[in-house]
Amino acid sequence: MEQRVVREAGAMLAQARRVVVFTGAGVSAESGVPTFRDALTGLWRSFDAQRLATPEAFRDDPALVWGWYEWRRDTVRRARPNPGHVAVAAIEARVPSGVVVTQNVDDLHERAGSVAPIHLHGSLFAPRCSACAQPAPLPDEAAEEPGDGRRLAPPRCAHCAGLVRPGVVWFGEALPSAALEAAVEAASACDLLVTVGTSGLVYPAAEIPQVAARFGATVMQVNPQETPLDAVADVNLRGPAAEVLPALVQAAWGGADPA
Ligand code: BJW
Ligand code: ZN
Repeated sequence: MEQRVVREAGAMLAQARRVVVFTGAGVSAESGVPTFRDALTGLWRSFDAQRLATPEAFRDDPALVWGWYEWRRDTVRRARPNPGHVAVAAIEARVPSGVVVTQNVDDLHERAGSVAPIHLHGSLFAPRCSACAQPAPLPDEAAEEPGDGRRLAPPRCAHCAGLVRPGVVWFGEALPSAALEAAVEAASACDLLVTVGTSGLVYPAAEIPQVAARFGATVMQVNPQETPLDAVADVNLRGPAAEVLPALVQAAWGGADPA
């Protein structure tokens, strides 16, 4: 990555008043959380994430899907925020108005210090009943490692005995309307949107950078790969988030602590 490009991007960031940071799985990759479209690891490699993240998969084999999510929750619990998450929180703290919108179901932005990031696709830490939608308690620390493609029967709801499901948004399900509305509002009012580590393939989330562009904001993209969002990005910073974002923060504000 050229130093000049980072310097110019840093200057844009330092001048922006309203900033949205829009993140996807790539921001957590360097924390050891596999991206959604990476091959699954271990015995899970024979499963297809796009198929498991559906209401049909849960209906057909709830223990398979619940076991997969328990494994992922365990992976996230062991992971730590990386310098990319920390830089996102620093941007939020430095700019006059900063909003983090994430597609991720992990809690690494919160643990890095971001205040109330908007979760478009729910959370691994908010299970609910699949029948009556009541929130359900998180199961105790996994007594047994749920990796290796192991089935694990989901708990039953305390109110109606329905099956507890992960509090995430599966394909074909509506996004939480308050989160989506807040994200669209922030994107339409910002002057800079930084999109980080997302393939830009999954809708309606992928519209968020497009909304910002349509309303006249500058769009900056951080991703080692090309994506469909290249089409709306004014600036492309090609590289891993844990390297590029700290360099961007440094270029914008130097090493100083937020006032
Ligand atoms: C790095 C890096 C590093 C690597 N640093 N970067 C319009 C057109 C076509 C289809 C549709 C459409 N509108 C809706 C649809 C259907 C569907 C959809 O989008 N399908 C497409 C796949 C074609 N959308 C839906 O079904 C949505 N619902 C819906 O539309 O409902 C309609 C409705 C309305 C009213 C009533 C009822 C229904 C729901 C979508 C839900 C998505 N859910 C998931 C799973 C969440 C739970 C879980 O995690 O298990 O969300 S799918 C998955 O994809 C997950 C992610 O949040 C999401 C986005 O993925 P992301 O974050 O971009 O990750 P990757 O892996 O794709 O990319 C990683 C990127 O990081 C890559 O670019 C790497 O290069 C990069 N990277 N290392 C920086 N170190
Ligand atoms: Zn219930």
